[in-house]
Amino acid sequence: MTKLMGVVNVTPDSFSDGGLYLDPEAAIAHGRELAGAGAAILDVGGESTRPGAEGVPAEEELRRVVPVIRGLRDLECQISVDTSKASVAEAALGAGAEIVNDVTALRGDSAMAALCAERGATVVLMHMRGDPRTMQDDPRYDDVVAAVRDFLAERLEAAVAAGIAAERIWLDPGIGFGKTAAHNMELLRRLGELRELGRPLVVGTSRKSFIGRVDGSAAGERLGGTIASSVLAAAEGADVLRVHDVAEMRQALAVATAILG
Ligand code: HH2
Repeated sequence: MTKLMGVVNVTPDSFSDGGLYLDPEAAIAHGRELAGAGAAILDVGGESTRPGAEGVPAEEELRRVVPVIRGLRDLECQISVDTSKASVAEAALGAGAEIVNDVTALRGDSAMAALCAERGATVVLMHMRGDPRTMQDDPRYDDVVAAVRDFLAERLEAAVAAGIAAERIWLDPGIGFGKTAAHNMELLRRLGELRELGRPLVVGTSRKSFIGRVDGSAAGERLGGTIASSVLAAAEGADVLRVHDVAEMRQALAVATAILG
């Protein structure tokens, strides 16, 4: 059964919902709404990774995410923290998070792997070419699926070598991170090839710009494209779909599952 990971962005500048939930009470209320709508996981983030984004100091990121995680910890959902900083992950795990969603796949902070190993956290390792400041500068691949598969295999091996149990590792092709619209669509079409890695796959297409490249829609108008791409990803074997619109996505998945059996 495909799980939904609801996005809780506690940021002023996320590409589709920046500033809406910067106040902790608003973020907690939003997280509770997503849980009620069927999210199995809530992904709480305090730093935007949109193309061109500058980093946020650890103290500010901590100040944003920790109160929100505390305010959601009584829910049935698992909580993940979307961070690449070990100090933020440590505080988040202390506040009730169980999953570290690191878009740098443990390359951003040398203390991250040991922390996740010691704390027994589940870890999401995502593919990204370059970093958010530069990743969309003319990305090129011979074969994007092979490049992503090889990268994820290497990061999986590095994480296991650092002491993180393989059963606690999830993998993500990083839709939109250092890829053209054509690369993103090829990854989604051939997602099944990443199943060879033997770990659960997380896929995040929600409101991303490749959808706008298809029909010219703005970030707030991409629900249909989010649903189409996420349902196809689930049919290709995605285990976790990271989405902003949980209620609509849950209905789409339920109908797709009822039809396909
Ligand atoms: N996408 C975003 C952020 N974190 N994590 C994983 N594992 N996979 C993704 O595809 C992914 C992610 C970008 O989306 P969003 O959080 O809405 O925007 P921003 O980074 O601007 O806050």
